[in-house]
Amino acid sequence: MIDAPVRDARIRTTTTCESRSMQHAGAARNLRAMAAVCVTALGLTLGLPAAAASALTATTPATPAQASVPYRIETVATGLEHPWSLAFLPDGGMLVTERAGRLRLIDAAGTLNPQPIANTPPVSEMSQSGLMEVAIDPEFASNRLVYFTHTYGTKQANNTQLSRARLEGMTLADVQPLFLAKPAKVGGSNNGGRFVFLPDNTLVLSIGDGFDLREQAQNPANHIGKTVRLNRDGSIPRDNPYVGRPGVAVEIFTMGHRNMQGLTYDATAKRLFANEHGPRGGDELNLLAAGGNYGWPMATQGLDYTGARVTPYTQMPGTQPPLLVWTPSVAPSGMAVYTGERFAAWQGDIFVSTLVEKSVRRVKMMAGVPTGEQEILFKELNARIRDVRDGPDGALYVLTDEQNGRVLRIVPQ
Ligand SMILES: [Ca+2]
Repeated sequence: MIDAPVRDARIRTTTTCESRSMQHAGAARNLRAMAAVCVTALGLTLGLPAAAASALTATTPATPAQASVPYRIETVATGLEHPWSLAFLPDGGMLVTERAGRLRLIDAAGTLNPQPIANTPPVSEMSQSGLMEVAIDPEFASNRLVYFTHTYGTKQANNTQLSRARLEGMTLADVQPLFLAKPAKVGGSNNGGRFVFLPDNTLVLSIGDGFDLREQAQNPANHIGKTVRLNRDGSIPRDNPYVGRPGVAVEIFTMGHRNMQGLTYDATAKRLFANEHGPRGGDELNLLAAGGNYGWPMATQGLDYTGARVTPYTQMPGTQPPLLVWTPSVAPSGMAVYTGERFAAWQGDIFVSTLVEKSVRRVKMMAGVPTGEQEILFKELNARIRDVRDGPDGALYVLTDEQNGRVLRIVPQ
C-alpha cells in the first residue's frame, strides 16, 4: 500500500499505469534472471530461525486475539505537524520529529517546548519525505548523541540519509552525515527511513524502493529496497553478510524489500522484525536475518495499483516468505515489542501502527513467533497512526499522522 495520501504517486499511477505495467513486465523477466543469479552466486547461509522457514503466511482478518485489558488513552501533546517518530530520553522527556523538518522536545513534565531544537539540517518535504526517524544512542546518558533520518537532495534526485549529532540543550551540535543511500531517486515516495540499534553496537536502517525503482530491490550493487547495517559511526561492520563479495554493496544486511516503515528488535527473543508496505495488498511482517532476500518484486501477495499482477509468484525459492500478510493493505508504519509490566497480557507481543486502517495491530506472539491471532486497537481515534512505541513507564505511546498531530499515551483503565 502506498503511504497515502500521496499526491504525486496517485497521479502517476492514474496517468502512466499502462506503460508502467508494460515496463515492469519486461523488467520482471530480467529481474527473475538477475535474482536467480544473485541467490545462487551469493550462496548465503541464512541461519534463519526455524520459525521463519516454516512461517505460516496468513492474510487479514486474522483470528481475533483475546480481548485486551481495558485501557485509557491520555493526551501527552498536541500541535505537532505530522509527527513521524518518538524517542524517550533518560530524564523522562521525549524527542519527536515533525515531517516538515522540525525536531521537538517534550520535557519530563510533559510540556512541549514551543521552539524546535535548533540546527537540524534542511529537509525537502515531498509527499512522504522529510524528517523521519529519531533515536538516541544507547549510551546517550554519557555521550548525548542523537541519530535521525531525513530526505537529502532535490525532488529530482534524493534519497534517505542517516545523520548523527550531539544534543546540547535546545541545539544540535556537530551534525554529521553517517550514510546516504544510493543511487538517488525521483520524488518523495517509498523512502524507508526507520532504523533500530542492535545489541552488538550496530544499527539496521531501512531504505525503500523509491516507488519507480522496484527492480533495483534485487540488485545487490546498491541500497534501493534494502536494509543496511552500520556501526554507530557509519562505518561498515566487518561481519556484514556481503563483505568481500565483488560488486556488492557491503552495507547491505537484507534485500528484496519495497518500503519498510517499521523495525523493532525483540531483545528477549533476540529477533529483528520489519514491516513493509506491499503495493495494493500484500503488506508484510518479516523476520529479518543477515543476507536474507525478502522477494520484492519477484514474489508478493499484492497487486499493482492498476490491479495487474506485479509478478506471477507469491513465493519464490531462495527468498524468505513473510510471517504475516495484510490484504487488503493496512499501510503499516511504526512497530514495537511491548515489554512493560502494566499490560501483562501484551508482554512480548508486536504492535504495528497503521495509516490506512487507522489502527494499531496487536500481533500476538509466543516466544518470538506470531500465533496467528491479532487484535485491532485504537480505531476509536479515527486517525492515521504513524508510530507506536513501548514506553519506559510501561505505557504504550502512539503518534497520530495529522496536521495537528498528537502524542498519546495508553495506560490501563
Ligand atoms: Ca516480501
